[in-house]
Amino acid sequence: MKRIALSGAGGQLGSVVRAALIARGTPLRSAAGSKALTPLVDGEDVMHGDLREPAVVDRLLEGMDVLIHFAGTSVERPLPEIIENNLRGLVEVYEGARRQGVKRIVFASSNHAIGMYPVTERLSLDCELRPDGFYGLSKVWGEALARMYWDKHGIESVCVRIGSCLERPTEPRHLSTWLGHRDLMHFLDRCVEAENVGFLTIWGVSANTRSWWDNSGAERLGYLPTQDSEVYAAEILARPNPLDALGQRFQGGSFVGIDYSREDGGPDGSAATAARPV
Ligand code: 15L
Repeated sequence: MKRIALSGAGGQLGSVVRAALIARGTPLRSAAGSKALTPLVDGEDVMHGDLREPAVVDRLLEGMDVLIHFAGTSVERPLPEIIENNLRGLVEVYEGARRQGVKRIVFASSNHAIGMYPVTERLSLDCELRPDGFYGLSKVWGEALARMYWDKHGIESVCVRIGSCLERPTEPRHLSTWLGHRDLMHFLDRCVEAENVGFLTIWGVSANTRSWWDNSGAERLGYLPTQDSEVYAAEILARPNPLDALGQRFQGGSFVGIDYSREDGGPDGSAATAARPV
């Protein structure tokens, strides 16, 4: 059985994954940031620390086969925080993988790397990246960094542009972006088990009828999602949409309106719908 390291284990996604892997008896070492994790079972391999410190990264990766890297800032934040956690921290993690001989990393990229596309567009995996803020920009950088470590050092990466990973979708945007927890776990199983992944980018999304994203080209991972947000559509669409006009126009949803200053109709030129509600 492959030995898995999980960073960001105290976070929203990390805690779901940690509990599921522990319940199955997967050999797992889980790391949180500043706050210690309470073991879920006797003798659970847990640790915490700052991943910008090489010694902490070494402790996490020693003897491991695969790293699921969920640590880092996961929302839009001021640039200095993003740089420390998502740029510097990521370099330390990949350098640690080199030192410790970890051959594969699952990098949690995000749909916010492409958040400035209008919701009317359907995207393939090789689409131009259009980040919707500094957080999305850090994911663009992370994907490129992962590529470099494959090309120069042979460390495999699966960069997963995660949509909205939730137990169930709760708003209209999620009908396109939802990644269900069952599909998340299946996806991670494939990331651990698939042979010869090399460098791969993939949309982290369920089999949603209204998906914006096409995973053609990533077949070698063997990810076959089975959850579809459509079963929640009637219930969700009967409620008001929580997003403002701008958030409803772009794939990045609410992140798009953070520090947005265009008055001219926006990058897709649809002036008529550009105005933000006041
Ligand atoms: C993300 O990248 C965030 O980490 C998460 O909090 C959600 O906002 C998600 O994207 C989303 O777009 O729904």
